[in-house]
Amino acid sequence: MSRELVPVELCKGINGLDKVVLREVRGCSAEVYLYGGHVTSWKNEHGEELLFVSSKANFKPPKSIRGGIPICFPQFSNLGSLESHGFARNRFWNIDTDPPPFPTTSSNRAFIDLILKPTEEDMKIWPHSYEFRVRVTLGPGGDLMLTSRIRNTNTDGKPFSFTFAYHTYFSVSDISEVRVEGLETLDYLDNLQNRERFTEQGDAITFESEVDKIYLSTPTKIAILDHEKKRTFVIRKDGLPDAVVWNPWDKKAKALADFGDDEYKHMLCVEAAAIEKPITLKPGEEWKGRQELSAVPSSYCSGQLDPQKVLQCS
Ligand code: TA6
Repeated sequence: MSRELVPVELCKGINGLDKVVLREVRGCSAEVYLYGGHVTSWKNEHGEELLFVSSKANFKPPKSIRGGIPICFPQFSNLGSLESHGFARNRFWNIDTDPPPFPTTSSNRAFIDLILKPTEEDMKIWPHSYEFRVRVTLGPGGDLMLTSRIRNTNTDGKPFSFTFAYHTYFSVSDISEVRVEGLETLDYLDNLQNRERFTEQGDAITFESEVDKIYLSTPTKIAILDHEKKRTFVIRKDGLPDAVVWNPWDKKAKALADFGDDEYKHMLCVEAAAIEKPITLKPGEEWKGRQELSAVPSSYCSGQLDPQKVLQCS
């Protein structure tokens, strides 16, 4: 079988870090680093990269990788005493060779199961026992699915609570030409104003300055319309009621060491998340959080860039 068609391949990536490459017959692909359980690439059948990774990204532990899909767990941002966005994104995950049955019957072969369990060091900063499994699947149509299952395995009877996000960095042609649909009229917490609560205006969200907002109780489907590329990203999410929208713009971009000064023009984070109401699990209980990403030619919805058609599409 030629390498191009090997659906799952474990190999070495940047700085010799282990990564898994997923491939599907039409030529779509994805890459996942065991460091952070971190998706760093998602390409369509034309080989076009759909995720943003900074040219200054560190692939050196303990720093997290700037771009792709970092997983924020057990804490989103600075909502707690742990480091920003928790520690899952800068831990080494393992390949899960014996995952519990997965509630799907698809004959899809391009997927990998990863698992993270706490080390003794972790237990000192977050004294809880858990099993965090994530399945990364590249669908036959090139869609990218991430399904997380987190189980409380404490033996001391203690529950634990956490917040969570798939901190997805989408690659866009020009941020000033991008619109986000599906978050209109929702309440959000503005991270640039002490997380004060506001209500979003009625129209699509467009970008002309730094934005850092946590939208609350959003629809399960959100669309990012990239006019220039005539491309629409559709995010479908399950078990993740909130969504974060982030672009650092020019000043913050300059302040980030692992981010290029002008790179803010070509990325947008739209993050499926559980933040407002932390997830609480008793021992033995398991939570599931899933996001499915699709990249469709905007004309796909035969309404060109008519957002409502995009959100109503299949
Ligand atoms: O998700 C948005 C956010 O929380 C912003 O406030 C910004 O800090 C961004 O994440 C990046 O965080 P990081 O810790 O990766 O630098």
